[in-house]
Amino acid sequence: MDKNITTKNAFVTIVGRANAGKSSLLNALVGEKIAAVSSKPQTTRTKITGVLTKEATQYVFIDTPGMHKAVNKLSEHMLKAVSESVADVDVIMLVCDCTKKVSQPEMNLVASFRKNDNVILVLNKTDLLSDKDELITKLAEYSSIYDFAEVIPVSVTQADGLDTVLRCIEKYAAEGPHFFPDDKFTDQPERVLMAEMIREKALNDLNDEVPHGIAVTIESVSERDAKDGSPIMDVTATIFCEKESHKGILIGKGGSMLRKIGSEARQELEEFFRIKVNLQCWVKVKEGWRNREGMIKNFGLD
Ligand SMILES: Nc1nc2c(ncn2[C@@H]2O[C@H](COP(=O)(O)OP(=O)(O)OP(=O)(O)O)[C@@H](O)[C@H]2O)c(=O)[nH]1
Ligand SMILES: [Mg+2]
Repeated sequence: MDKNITTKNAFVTIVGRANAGKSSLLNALVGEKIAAVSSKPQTTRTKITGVLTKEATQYVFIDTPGMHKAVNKLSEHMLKAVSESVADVDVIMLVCDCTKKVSQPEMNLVASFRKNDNVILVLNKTDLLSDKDELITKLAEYSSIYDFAEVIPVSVTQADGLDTVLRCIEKYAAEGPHFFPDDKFTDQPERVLMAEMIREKALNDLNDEVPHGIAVTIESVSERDAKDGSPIMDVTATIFCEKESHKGILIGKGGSMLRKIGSEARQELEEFFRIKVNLQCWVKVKEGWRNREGMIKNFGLD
């Protein structure tokens, strides 16, 4: 970066109800797959920082867990992460699913905002609307619960409207140094990224109540040369679940489910880290860990 150019930064928090597409938006804006995405609500469990540096401006996005009704200690931690994230940022982006009605968690959320000159409403999933007039109805519904500074319709999966989002945030950027190196796109440690890739595959492959009780830890990571001299990364992971019966579902018939999750995760690890990967996954039971502070802390979710 030319020393004579004034640098700017914008801190943006991404909030909204569960499953609205917040993490998808983060990944799309940053241009890297940092946050796990799934069709199941409550995919994101902690704050995740994504960084985009475009010329003089550095955007720092904070993805947060979706708003929902707290059902256990883990939920309480997740909701606390959201309320902390809206303090002291330049922009709050409220991401909504424009096919859904305004919900109570969203109303609680907007009621917690302290000022209203920096809250942008992002109406996501416009690709699902058959009649674009529905957008106007949605806009009216949301405008009645809050005085948004801007409203931007987008479709993250169609990459539609993302430039408008960035242009809009740019207006809120303040002069100041870049807080991250210009080539860095997240503050997530590599092991956390790895664990999240595995958890995402499990979320997508499993049904019912099993996925939400899953946590993944990375036990070891090491690099060596394969027989042909090419580098290979050995990764050992443990997938925790809450019940013995869940363990059976996770492993699947003759190990089929665990193999599927492992093979999908390995492919993503290889693409992301651009190295051949040998992934070993183990399954363990930790009864009711989502209500145990010690375990929540252990998994880095406090
Ligand atoms: N059709 C459509 N689906 C989308 C769009 N954006 C996201 N999705 C889907 O919506 C689902 C939820 O996406 P996420 O990004 O995980 O949502 P989230 O808001 O981070 O969810 P939580 O972390 O659970 O709060 C996934 O299946 C996405 O593929 C969109 O623009 N159009
Ligand atoms: Mg998410």
